[in-house]
Amino acid sequence: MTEKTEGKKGNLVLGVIGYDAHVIGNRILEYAFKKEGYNVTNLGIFCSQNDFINAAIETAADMILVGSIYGHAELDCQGFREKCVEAGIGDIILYIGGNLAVGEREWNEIERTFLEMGFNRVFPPKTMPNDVLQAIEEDLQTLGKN
Ligand code: B12
Repeated sequence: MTEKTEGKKGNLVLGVIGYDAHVIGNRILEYAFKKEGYNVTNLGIFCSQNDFINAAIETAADMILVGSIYGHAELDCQGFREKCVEAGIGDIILYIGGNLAVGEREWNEIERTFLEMGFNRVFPPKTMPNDVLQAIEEDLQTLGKN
């Protein structure tokens, strides 16, 4: 297992889940997180749940950030938290963001769905990198990791 890099604010694993090819938001977030001093393992697009979990274990990550833009997040993320538990990282912070649903669903309903699936925070479309950074900082502080 990789130790936390000295002087860095925290270890983040970032990627886009499933067969989703949208990479622009992912690259923007990577840039913003690195600029702010985080150690980022960016898996890019076409990630499976196991890709995220294996990278999190390997890098002793504080947090996994799952991106999904193409509308199939609910399907792609089924059982994600349970898999983390099985892999021994059940308490890892899980974020999800992007365009999480197709069609006219209410945001509150979408958010509730992903919170019930075990995500700690669910970000709506058009979330700006600074909003994500603020949440990361708050959550790492709350958990005493910073
Ligand atoms: C460019 C684009 C494409 C390009 C992607 C090129 C590439 N290599 O990235 C191409 C042409 C390949 C494409 C294909 C498709 N696309 Co497209 N695409 C877009 C488009 C126009 C822009 C997406 C983008 O880059 N936005 C800019 C970035 C910066 O924004 P973002 O991704 O939303 O990310 C920001 C936030 O959401 C947030 N965020 C993103 N990820 C994460 C992760 C976390 C953890 C957090 C916290 C936050 C976060 O932070 C980012 C920075 O602010 C959008 C429409 C739009 N205007 O948004 C449609 C759109 C995303 N596409 C769509 C669709 C349907 C498709 C296709 C299925 C179309 C088709 N039938 O083939 C395919 C899917 C192919 C695949 N396998 O994924 C839909 C998705 C519908 C939905 N989710 O409800 C959209 C919304 C268009 C629409 N209105 O219908 N697409």
